[in-house]
Amino acid sequence: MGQSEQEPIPPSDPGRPEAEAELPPGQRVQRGWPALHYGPVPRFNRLTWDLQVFGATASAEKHSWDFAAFNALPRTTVRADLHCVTKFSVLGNEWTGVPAAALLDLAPPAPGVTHVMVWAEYGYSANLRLADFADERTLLATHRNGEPLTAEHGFPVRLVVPRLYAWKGPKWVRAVEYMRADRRGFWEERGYHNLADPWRQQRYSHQEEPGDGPLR
Ligand SMILES: Nc1nc2c(c(=O)[nH]1)N[C@H]1C(S)=C(S)[C@@H](COP(=O)(O)O)O[C@H]1N2
Ligand SMILES: [Mo]
Repeated sequence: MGQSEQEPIPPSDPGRPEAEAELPPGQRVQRGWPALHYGPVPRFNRLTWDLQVFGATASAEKHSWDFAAFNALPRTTVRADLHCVTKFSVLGNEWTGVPAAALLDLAPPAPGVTHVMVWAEYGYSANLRLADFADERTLLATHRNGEPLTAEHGFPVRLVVPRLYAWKGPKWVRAVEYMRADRRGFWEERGYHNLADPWRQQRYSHQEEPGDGPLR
């Protein structure tokens, strides 16, 4: 848990701190860890569960890992705050899981891939720029603070994208789609900002500037 056990923190872009010493504008600290999602909590079945990478892969083939294979992938731990667009932030989480960058190594995208869609159970989805997915702190998290995720928090795996609002991190992830063009995910189609940078308060799609997203 101690900062002393962490890797040295690399220099940050201005306005996008790596170590979130302060809250993004408009956020307040939330104690505990509320669960928030649209729809029901899916039931996990280890016999049928898999994680797929499909779309514009370099091999043009779909990749998939069953539960045992997924659990054998390389793992890391990242400390990151969770910022919900409804303005609460859960600070200081230690997420453990498979770096998204490791998935990109194992299932390389074809040339020309610019975005990914991360798909969860029941069709929830979030679109990300490839660079945000490939960020060294983006994680397919299976644990928080050393404990496996509970069902309501995304067991067996959720995406954590430390730099973005939490809706960009689907719980109950089942697939990653490589895309050669941007396309809106679940909340991005329902009035939320395509890019979702909390440090810029990119909350709603009406704030988007030309080039921030695909045409609606
Ligand atoms: N599958 C799925 N993932 C989701 C959501 C959802 O509705 N469905 N909501 C998102 C939102 S808006 C937030 S704030 C976080 C909440 O995560 P938590 O319930 O673990 O606090 O999950 C994100 N991931
Ligand atoms: Mo949220």
